Amino acid sequence: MVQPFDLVLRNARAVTASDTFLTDIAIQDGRIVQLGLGLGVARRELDAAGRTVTPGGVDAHCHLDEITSGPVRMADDFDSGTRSAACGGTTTVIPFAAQRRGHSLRAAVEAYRQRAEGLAHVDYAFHLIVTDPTPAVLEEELPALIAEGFTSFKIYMTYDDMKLDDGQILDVLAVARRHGALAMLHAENADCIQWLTRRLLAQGHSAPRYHAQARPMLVEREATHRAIALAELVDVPILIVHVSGREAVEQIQWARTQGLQVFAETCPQYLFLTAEDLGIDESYHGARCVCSPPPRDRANQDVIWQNLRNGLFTVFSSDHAPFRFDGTEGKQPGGQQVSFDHIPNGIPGLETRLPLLYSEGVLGGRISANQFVELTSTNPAKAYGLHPRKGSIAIGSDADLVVWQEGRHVIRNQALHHNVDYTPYEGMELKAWPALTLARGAIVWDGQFHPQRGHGQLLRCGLHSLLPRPPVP
Ligand code: DUC
Ligand code: ZN
Ligand code: ZN
Repeated sequence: MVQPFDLVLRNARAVTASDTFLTDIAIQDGRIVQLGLGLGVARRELDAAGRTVTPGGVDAHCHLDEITSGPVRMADDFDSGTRSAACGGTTTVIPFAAQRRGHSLRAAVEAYRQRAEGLAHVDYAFHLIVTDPTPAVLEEELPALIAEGFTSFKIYMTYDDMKLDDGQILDVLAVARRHGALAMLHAENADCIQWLTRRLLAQGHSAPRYHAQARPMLVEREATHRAIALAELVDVPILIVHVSGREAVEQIQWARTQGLQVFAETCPQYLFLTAEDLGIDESYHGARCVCSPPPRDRANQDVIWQNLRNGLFTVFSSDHAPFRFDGTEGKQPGGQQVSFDHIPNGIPGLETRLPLLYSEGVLGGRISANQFVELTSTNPAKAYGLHPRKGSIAIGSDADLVVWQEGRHVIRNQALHHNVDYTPYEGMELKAWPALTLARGAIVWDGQFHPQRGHGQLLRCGLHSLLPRPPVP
C-alpha cells in the first residue's frame, strides 16, 4: 500500500528565484519529496489554490541575544526572535557569535550555541564577529571553525570595542581567501564619526536626530571604498552589509566594473525610513529609529529600490537589532535619555522584512516575485553555504515555505511577536502578509503562532556558492 505523505500543499503558485509554476508540494519528514499536480494523498492536506507560495525567508543578518555592556540588553533571545521570524515567513536566521576582545572566538561560539540551545522555533546558523584577530585566532581558531561550519564573519570598521584597523582587516581577509569563507563588512569610518560626534556634542547637539549628522553618507562611502580596496589587495570576495544609499552604491558599482567580487546587502530601513524618523526636533522619540548606518532620504531610498531591481544587491536582510524603547535596558539605558552617541544602535525587523518587500516591492510593481525570492531566500542561502537545503522549492530541500495572503494588512506592534515594545513601521498599510509558514514541514504560523521551541536546529554552513568554482583538475 502507498504510504501517505505527511503533508501536501495543493495547487500552489510556487515561486523560486528562477521559475513560477503551478504545483502540489508533497512533504515527508520535513523535506520536499515530490512536486507536480495530482500528487498522492497525505495525512494532512492544505489548499493553496490561487495563492503564491515562496521558499521560507533566510534572514542572513539579525542580532539575537548578543552580549552587550552596562544596563543594555537585547530584547529578543532565540525564543522570541525566531518566533517573530516564523510569524513573518522567515524560516532560517543567521545571527552572530561575537568575539569579545581578550577572549577566544571558540569561546564565543560555545557561548552563543548555549544561548540558542533548545529555544529556536526555526533553524539557525551563526556568523562570527572577529574583534580580536590574534595569531591564535587567525592561524588556528578561524580555520577550525570554518571547517566546522561557521563560514562567514563580520568585520566592523567602526565602534571602539569592535573595530579592526586596516592591517587587521587584511589579516582576516587573507584567512577568508585561504579557506573560502565570506567576510561581511560594516563600512563606516570610525575616526570621522568620532570627530563629528565630538563637535556636535560640544555644540550642545545631543538629541537622537544628530546620530544621522554624525554618520553622513561620506563616512560610509569612504569606508566602503576602503573595504573594496582591501579586498582587492587580498583578492577575495566580500559582502558589504547594510548599504544605505547612493554614495556607497556607487562604490560597489565601480568595484563591479573593475571585475571585483563585491557583494552587497541592504535592509528595509533604507527603503522605508528616512533621517526624519530620528526626529525633526530635540525630542527623544526618534531614538526608536537609531541604527547604523542611519536611514537617509527619499532620493537615497529610490537608489536602493533601483539597485534591488537591477541586481546590484545580492541580499536583503532585516539587521534586526532589538532594543525596547521603555524601561532601563534598551533605548533609555538605566532609564536615562542619553546623548545620541550612547543610544543602543538598532531597530527590530525580523517579522516585517518579508511582508514589507513583498508588498511594496512585488505587489508595488518594483521587483518581480522571482527577484523577491532571490533576495530574501535563495541568495542568502547561497552566500552562506545553505543552498540548496535552504532557499528553494525543490525536491530534497527543506520544507520551509510561505503561503501569501494578499489583501490589506496594517502593521501594529501589538500583533507582532518580537519582544520589542515598538515597530518603526507602526500603522503602515501593506498589501499582503504570510497566511502560513512551514518550518521543515511544521506549521509555525497560520494566523496564529504554533510554538515549536527546540525544533529549530543549528545549521553548519558550507562555503558560499555565489561564484562559480574552478573545475577540479
Ligand atoms: N550594525 C549592525 O549591523 N547592526 C546593528 C547596529 C550596527 O551598527
Ligand atoms: Zn553593522
Ligand atoms: Zn547588524
